[in-house]
Amino acid sequence: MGLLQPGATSMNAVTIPRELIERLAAARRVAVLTGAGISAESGIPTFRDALTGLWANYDPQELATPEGFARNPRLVWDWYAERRARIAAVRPNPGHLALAALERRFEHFTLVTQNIDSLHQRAGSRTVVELHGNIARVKCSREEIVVGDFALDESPPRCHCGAYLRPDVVWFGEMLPAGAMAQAEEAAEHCEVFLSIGTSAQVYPAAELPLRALSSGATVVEINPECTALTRHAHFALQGAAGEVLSQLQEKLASA
Ligand code: BJW
Repeated sequence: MGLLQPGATSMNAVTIPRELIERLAAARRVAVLTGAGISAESGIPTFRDALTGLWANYDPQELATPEGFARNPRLVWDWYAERRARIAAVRPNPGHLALAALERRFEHFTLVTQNIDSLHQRAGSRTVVELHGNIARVKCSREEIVVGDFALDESPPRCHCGAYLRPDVVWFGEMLPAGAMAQAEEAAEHCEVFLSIGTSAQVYPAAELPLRALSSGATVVEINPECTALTRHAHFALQGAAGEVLSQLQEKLASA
């Protein structure tokens, strides 16, 4: 696309094109899709980062499946327990905070996330569409009902029905929550500007959202230090860390 901004060579030198600021300043409807990269600056490893320590020999793409859980429920439960503890110990970063501030600026602003870490909510974002669930919730692996109280006497703990409890997240091969997906599609199809932030754009159906926005005539912006499958389609590819780029973008927009 003619407007492609090839990006800077260093993470500190991203220039935000004036034309992008002008388009954002004029927009009434903005949609945002975030992925693991937005939480990286808070200290949460991205999904495709190599696992370390106890988990170094495992592939997250195998742990995050119903088959992985059936094969080794304790391993998968313990992996999520460790991630839950890590999430509780970190704080939202400037990228999360800038998105919370941007929400207040636009008439229609939909923040869709693939993340399960609640960092957007903790940063003050009021409406967050969670496509892949939330690690803080636990549900019965048989009845699919969210469970509030359970005894942690086993790993994984069991539901009153006898089945294992599991995190209320969406694993590979599972359907996304229909309501959340419908809200995300509606926002992608009706926005004027779509921001894809910190996602490798490899996992469907979330990866379809920026393409839907593009087909509907929106300006599509990617914020990611690396190239992804989306980069060549984006009108603007801002190749830097989300915290830095979003803070700059928010500042420029405030004075536009
Ligand atoms: C920074 C940064 C910084 C670093 N600043 N950026 C159509 C075509 C092909 C395949 C499929 C298809 N439809 C369905 C499929 C199958 C499958 C799929 O997509 N597979 C692909 C691998 C090809 N999808 C599904 O199974 C989905 N279900 C579904 O479609 O149901 C219907 C159906 C079922 C069966 C068959 C057909 C249809 C469900 C997907 C669920 C994904 N779940 C996970 C786990 C959630 C729980 C958990 O966290 O444990 O979600 S997998 C994992 O990937 C997680 C993430 O949300 C998701 C996306 O990852 P994300 O966020 O993009 O992270 P990374 O790590 O990949 O990338 C990080 C990026 O950040 C990188 O680009 C960095 O450069 C960047 N970054 N630092 C900005 N500071």
